[in-house]
Amino acid sequence: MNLDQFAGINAAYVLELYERYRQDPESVDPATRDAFESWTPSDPATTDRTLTSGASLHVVVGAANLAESIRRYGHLAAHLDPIGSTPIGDPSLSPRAHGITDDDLKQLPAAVVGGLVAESSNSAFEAIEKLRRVYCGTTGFDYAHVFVPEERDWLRNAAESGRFLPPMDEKHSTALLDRITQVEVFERFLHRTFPGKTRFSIEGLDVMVPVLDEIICGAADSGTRHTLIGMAHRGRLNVLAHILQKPYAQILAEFKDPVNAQTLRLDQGWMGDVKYHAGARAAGPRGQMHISMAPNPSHLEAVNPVVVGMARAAGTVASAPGKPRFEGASTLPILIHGDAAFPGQGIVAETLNLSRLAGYDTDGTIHIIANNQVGFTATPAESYSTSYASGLARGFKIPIVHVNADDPIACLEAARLAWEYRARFRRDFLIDLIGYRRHGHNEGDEPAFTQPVMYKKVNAHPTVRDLFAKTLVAQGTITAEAADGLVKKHMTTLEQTFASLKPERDFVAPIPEPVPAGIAGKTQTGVPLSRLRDINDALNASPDGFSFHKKLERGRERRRTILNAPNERSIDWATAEELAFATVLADGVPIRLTGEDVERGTFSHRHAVFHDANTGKVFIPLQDFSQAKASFEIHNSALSENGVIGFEFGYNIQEPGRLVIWEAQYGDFINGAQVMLDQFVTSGRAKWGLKPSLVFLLPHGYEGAGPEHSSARPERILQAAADINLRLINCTTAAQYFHLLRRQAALLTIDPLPLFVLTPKSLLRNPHVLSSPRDLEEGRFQSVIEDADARTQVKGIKRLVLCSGKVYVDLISSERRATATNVAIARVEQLYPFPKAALTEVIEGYPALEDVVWLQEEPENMGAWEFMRPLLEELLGERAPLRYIGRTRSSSPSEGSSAWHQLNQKVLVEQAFDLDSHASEGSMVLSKPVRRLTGSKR
Ligand SMILES: Cc1ncc(C[n+]2csc(CCOP(=O)(O)OP(=O)(O)O)c2C)c(N)n1
Repeated sequence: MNLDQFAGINAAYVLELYERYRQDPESVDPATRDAFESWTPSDPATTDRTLTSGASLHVVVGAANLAESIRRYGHLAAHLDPIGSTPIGDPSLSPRAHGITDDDLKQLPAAVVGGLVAESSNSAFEAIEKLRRVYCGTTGFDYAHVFVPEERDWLRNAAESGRFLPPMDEKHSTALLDRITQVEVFERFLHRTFPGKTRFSIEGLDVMVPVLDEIICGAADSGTRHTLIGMAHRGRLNVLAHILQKPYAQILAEFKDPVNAQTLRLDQGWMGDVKYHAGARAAGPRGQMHISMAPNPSHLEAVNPVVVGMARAAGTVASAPGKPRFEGASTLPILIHGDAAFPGQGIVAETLNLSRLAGYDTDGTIHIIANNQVGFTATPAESYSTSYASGLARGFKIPIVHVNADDPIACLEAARLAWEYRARFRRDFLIDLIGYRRHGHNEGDEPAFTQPVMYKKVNAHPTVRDLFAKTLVAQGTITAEAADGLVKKHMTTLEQTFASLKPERDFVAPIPEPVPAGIAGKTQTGVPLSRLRDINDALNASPDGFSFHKKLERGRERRRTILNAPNERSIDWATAEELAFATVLADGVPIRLTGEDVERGTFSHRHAVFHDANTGKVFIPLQDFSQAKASFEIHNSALSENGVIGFEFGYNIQEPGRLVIWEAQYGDFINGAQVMLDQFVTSGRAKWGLKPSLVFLLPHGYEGAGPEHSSARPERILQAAADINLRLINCTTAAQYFHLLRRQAALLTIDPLPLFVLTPKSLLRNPHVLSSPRDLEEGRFQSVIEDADARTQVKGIKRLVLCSGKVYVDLISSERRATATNVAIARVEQLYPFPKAALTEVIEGYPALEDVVWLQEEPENMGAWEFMRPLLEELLGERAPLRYIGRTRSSSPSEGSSAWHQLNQKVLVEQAFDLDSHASEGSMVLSKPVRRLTGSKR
C-alpha cells in the first residue's frame, strides 16, 4: 500500500495512526503494522508535505484533533455554574496544544473540522469558533462515552445543528417567562406566608419545571399514556403544584396542617406523611396522558426502582396468555436526583443496571440531576469521586448534558434533546441541571455557617426570572411593566386562594379504605380434580422436536401421572406451585415471577423454563398451555435485592390486579432490601394509602448451612407487622402452599396485603410435605394445623408444642414422637395476622394441659418468639403456663458449624418431648418456663 497517497484528513489520520504505532506497535492492527514497517513518513516540520489545500499535514492533524478535543472535552470549559465558578477547562481545547495557531486555522478549509458546523463556515477557524459556542457555552455535551456509533453521530449532529433549540418568538418567550415567574412566585409566597416552614424550595433550579413541561409535552405528542415521576424533597411542592396540578388550596391547607384532620387520620390507623413526600396523579397535556408522582420516603433515591417498576407495569400488556407484551412508547419514567445523592446512594447504580435487562427495560428513563452544588452542608469534593455528580451514568453509556440552570433556552434544548433521544433510541438520558440552592438545606437552615463564600455569591445573584425578564426586555420582546405584571398575576392568585382557604375542607388525605374483615379466611381456593388433570396434561405435553435434558424428562414423565390417585400423597412443593400458577392463569390473573435464578430455582426444583438440550431453545410451559387466560412472565433478576424489590413493588402498585412474586436466593438476603421493606412495603399503606400485594418467597430454615443461609429474619417482618399490613406465612405442606398462592391471587383486588412466605429448602424433597390431589381439590389454606394424631387421646395430652415451619418436620421425624403420647404438636402456619381464633380452638381442645411450648429453631431474640410471647400469654391466661424452647439469645442467627447445628437441633427436639428435664448440657438450646410479662397486652 502506498501510504503517501493519502491527503487531507485521511493523511492526518494515517499520521496519527503512525504515531500510535511508533509508540506501541501492538496498538494497531496487523495489516497496518505491516504497512508501517516498510514506511518512513516525511517529517512535516522540514519537508512541508502539502495537502490538496496547500496546508501542511501537521496543521491538518492539529486542526482535526482540536475539533475532536472540543467535541470530547469542550464541556470542561463550558460555563455551567450560574454563580460563576471558573470552568476547569482542558489544555487540549487550545490550538497551541495541537501545535497550531488561529492563523493556521484561518488558512484551512472548514471541511477539516467536519460535521454540520463545517458546512456553514468559510474556514476551519470559523468552524472551530462555532464548535466552541456549541460545546463551551452554557451547555456541556458529554457523550463521547456512548459506544454505539449511530447514537454518537446522532448526538453530535443534534448538538451541532442546534435543531432542538426551542422557538423563541414573542409568544414562546413570554410563555416561558410566565412559567418561570409562576414557579418563583409560588416559592416567594410560601416563604412570606409560612416563614421558617420547611418546603425544600426549588429556587436556584426554577427551570426544572419548564424542563419537565418540555419533556412531558414531547411525550404527549408522541402518544405516551403514562408519565411517572420520582423525585426527592427538592422542588417537590413546586412540581406537584405546577406539573401534577395539585391545587394550591390543598398544598396551603397542608401547610396549615389542621388538627382535626390529623385526629381523623389517627382514628383510622392512618398516619399520613409529611407534605413533601406525598405523590399525586393528574391528566397530562393533550388529555390522553396520566402523570403520576410516586410517593417516596426520606431515604434519598430509594424511589428510583419503584418508579421504573411502575413504568414497566404501565407499559406491559398482560391480558393475553403467553409472554406479556411491553409497549415502551406508552410509558415514560422521569427520575429527578440530588447531586449528592445520585453518586452516593447505591440504589442509583442498581436501578441504572436494570435499564437494559429483559423484563426490566422501560425503553429509557429520563434522569435529571437537580444539581444545586451542595448536599445539605457537604461540598461536591466531599460527595463524589467522579468529575461530575453524573459520573456514574457514563459507565452505563448514558448520554449526559450538563446545563446552566440560568439559561432557560439551553435548558429547554437539553429537555427536547433528551426526549427525542429517548424516543429514537429507547434508552436512558441524563440532564445534569446545574444551579444553586437559594436558601439553606431547608428554609430554617443557615447556609453561611458552612458555605460562607458560596452564599455571598448566591445572595447577590439575581433569580433566573429576573435575568430572563431583563434579557427579553433588552431584546424588546416584552416590556418591563408586562414582566412585572406576570409577577402580580401569580401573586394575586395565591393570595386569593389563601384568603378563601378552609384548611379542614381543603386538606385532602388519601385515607385508605378499611381492611375487610375475615375475607381471607373464607376464600375458596380448591380446584376440581378434573380441571387440575386437564391443566396438568397441557403443562406436560411436549412441543414437537424439543429435546429435554434426560433427568428433566424423567421428572416430566412422573408429572404426567401425578394426579392419578386422588388420595395418594404424590404432590410435592414444586408441583403444587406450578399447578397453583397454572390455575391462577386459567382464572385470568397474570403472573410475574422474578428473583435470582428463579427460572430453574435456587434448589433446582422449579424448572419453569426448559432449555432444549441440543439447541438451547427455550420452552416455558406456563406460557404455552391452552387453559391460560393471562400472561406469565419469569425472569432471572440481576444480582440485587434492594433495587429489584423496589422495582417489583412499583410494578405491583401500578398494576395491582397481577400476581407479582419475588423470590430470594436465600431468605437471609432480603435484608439487603431493608429500606424497601421498611419504607415502602410495610408502611406504604399507613403513610400513603397504598395497597401493595407483592409476594416474597424467602427460603428459610435451620439446616446447618451457616449464619447467612438459615434465616429470612422473620423477626424483622413481625416487628413491622401492625394494623393488618401484611401476611407472614411459614407453611409445611405442598397443599398449603397451593392454597396460599391461589388465595393471594383471589385477594388481589378485594383484600390485598403483601405476603411473606418462609419457603422450604430441604423440605422441597421431603416426603412429609407431600399432599394428595384431594388436598388441592377440597382444602383451603389453614392458619393453624392441629395435631391429627393427638386428637384421639386429647385427655392425655399434657404438653402442646406450638411451632412453625420446617422444625415441625424435625419434631415428627424424631423417634421420641411415637413414645411421647402426652405431647401434641400444632403448626402455626400463619404468623401474622396472629391466628387467634384458630389457636384458641386448638388450645381448648386439650383439657389437661400442663404447659404450652413455643418452640423455634431461631435464637430467642430472633424468629417469631418475641412477637408471639405476649399474644400467647394473653390467649392462655391462667389456662396453662407458657414455656420457651429454642436457641439462647445470640448475635448471629445460627451456628457456623454443621456438627454443632446438629447437636443443638437434636437437643431442641428432645426438649420438646421431655416434660421433666430442662438441662441441655453443651448446647445452646434453652427450655425455660416463661415468667409473665406484666401489662403486655397488644
Ligand atoms: C439515604 C439518606 N441518607 C441521608 C439523608 C439525609 N439527607 C437529607 S437531604 C440530604 C442532602 C441531599 O443532598 P442532594 O442529594 O444534593 O440534594 P439537595 O437536598 O441538595 O437537593 C441528606 C444527607 C436522607 N434523606 N436519605
